[in-house]
Amino acid sequence: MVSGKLVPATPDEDELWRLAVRTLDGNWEHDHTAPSRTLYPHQWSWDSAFIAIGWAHVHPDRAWTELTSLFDAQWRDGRVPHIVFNPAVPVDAYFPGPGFWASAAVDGAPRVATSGLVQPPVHALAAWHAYRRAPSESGRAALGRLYPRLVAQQRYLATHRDVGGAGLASIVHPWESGLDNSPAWDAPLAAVPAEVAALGAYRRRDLAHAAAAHRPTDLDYARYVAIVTAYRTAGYRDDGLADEHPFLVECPLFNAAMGAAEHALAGIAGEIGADPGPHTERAARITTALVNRLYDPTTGTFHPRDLRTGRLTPARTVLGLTPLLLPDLPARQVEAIRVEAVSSRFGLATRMPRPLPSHDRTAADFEPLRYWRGPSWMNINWLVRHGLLGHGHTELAAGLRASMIELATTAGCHEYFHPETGVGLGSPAFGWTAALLLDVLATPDR
Ligand code: 2M8
Repeated sequence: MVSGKLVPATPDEDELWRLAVRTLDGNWEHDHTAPSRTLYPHQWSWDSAFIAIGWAHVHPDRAWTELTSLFDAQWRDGRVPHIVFNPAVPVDAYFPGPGFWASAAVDGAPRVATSGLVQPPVHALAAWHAYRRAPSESGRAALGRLYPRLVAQQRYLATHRDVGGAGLASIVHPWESGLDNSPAWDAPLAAVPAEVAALGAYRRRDLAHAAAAHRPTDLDYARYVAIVTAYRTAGYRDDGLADEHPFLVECPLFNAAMGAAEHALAGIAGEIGADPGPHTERAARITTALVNRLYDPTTGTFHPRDLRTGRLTPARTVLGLTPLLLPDLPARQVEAIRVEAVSSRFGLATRMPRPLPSHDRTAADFEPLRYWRGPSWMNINWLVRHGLLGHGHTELAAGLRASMIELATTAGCHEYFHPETGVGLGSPAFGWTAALLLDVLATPDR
């Protein structure tokens, strides 16, 4: 199954490669890959995108099946749900399960049960990467079928979700950021009335598989539930968001992904005989809006903007580095991100002991064990590496790559990692860690 030309060179890397393939194989579920058999037994949106990039190296047909099954669950309005529930998995295996979301009651939702939220739109980027890793006639045909769905996903975000009216998409829940428990959300989340009384009304399933000290608190969960309840009560409609919704934020990563998606769509359009022009124009508008709205010249980094207060949120998290994904980011911001990344907050270097943490190492609320509040994650490091390569910072990208490989060599394919000791945390056999490891192993430094 393993494709010959991309098998890595050294015995250690060869072993790592085989571990990653075994991990993906173990989580493969007929038309998608579960992020984790224990913690996350269904299909997750941005996980599938990252996972498709890994499959492209060893089993390209699975890359296309993965993305296609996800987009088969796209809603009529264009949103791609953040969870697609596997009907074969018991309904109480994950909270909040299909009954909580109640998507079946919504006009325009697919037949399969899904959540009503979205996640960062990294799918066009993933599809374009997957295709270029393994170009083929069948891959081009799959790209051609995905293209209108990817365009509809972008249209949904650029219209329904441009609540601020400035050309950026808003997220309506921390879960939409993908960095669910990041300190970036502390300020906007604190303003959400927590339904503490509702705490006893549901049972968290995550604590059956992970230590409580590594996961969000019960109070965070009460607020997560309260925000979903508000959105669900509104029928997951976006027209009332500005007036009533309790959490409304413009996130740098989410919008950088949306801009990078337009660049990827321009590439895809060129490949399948469509017009790349509109995508390049939209990409330029997103980059300008991102710089105008989310870059803070005082801190020299990007921050989320809370639309409820109109203010940038203060935490300096790894989200601030992710606009590097945009090939047309102006030189001033590229340099500011480089400075932020090489500072002691994040420790990027040509030789670095560990990959980037998810939060500023020097911050008082840095928590090396709690998810998204300090630990290192393979997907974020992959995105930043991609950005560094795109902006010609090849030596820093090489340092990052080496640290990612070393981490997995020691700790395997965990969900996340202690940012100082490198110990594996969360789920031990995690999909995107395995997939992106394959991609990093297969793409040596240039
Ligand atoms: C985590 O999020 C889910 C909710 O969507 C959870 O905590 O239950 C996040 O790390 C998210 O980014 C990821 O997509 C998901 C599945 O891996 O897990």
